[in-house]
Amino acid sequence: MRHAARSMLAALLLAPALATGAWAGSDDVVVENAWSRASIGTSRPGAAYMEVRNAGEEAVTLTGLQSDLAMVSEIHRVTTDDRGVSSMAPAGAIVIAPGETVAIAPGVMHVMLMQLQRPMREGESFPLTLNFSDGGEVPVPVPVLGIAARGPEG
Ligand SMILES: [Cu+2]
Repeated sequence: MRHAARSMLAALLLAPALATGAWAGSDDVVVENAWSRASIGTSRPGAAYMEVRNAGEEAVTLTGLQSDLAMVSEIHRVTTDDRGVSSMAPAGAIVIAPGETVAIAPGVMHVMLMQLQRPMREGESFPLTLNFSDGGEVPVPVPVLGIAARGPEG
């Protein structure tokens, strides 16, 4: 698996890709359209979204993530029952097949940022690191959009 060793280097080399909304953290895993919403203070958890694409030829397993913005960061899956009541639970390990994209998108999944260490302010961005089962780490800068944003275009 090539992405572990090269992820930090790729992150540095590809920093200008931020402007286009694309972020290639490694040869194998590409994170695109990362975004989050501004928070009201730090008393409630924040949420972030992104698309994680496996551009490699072997399956990869996303096992978790972390950020210095939050004490605990988890990927949650959202389910809606027969009565239209939605609830969320940790998504667990997510296997991404070669060529497949996992959308961490509103109504489906979110990155839940619990115990925020500082407010999420519109116009700023914060670093998030995705962890994979082979030990690889993919750093992702996440832009903070407005408090009512619904997607990466705002
Ligand atoms: Cu959640």
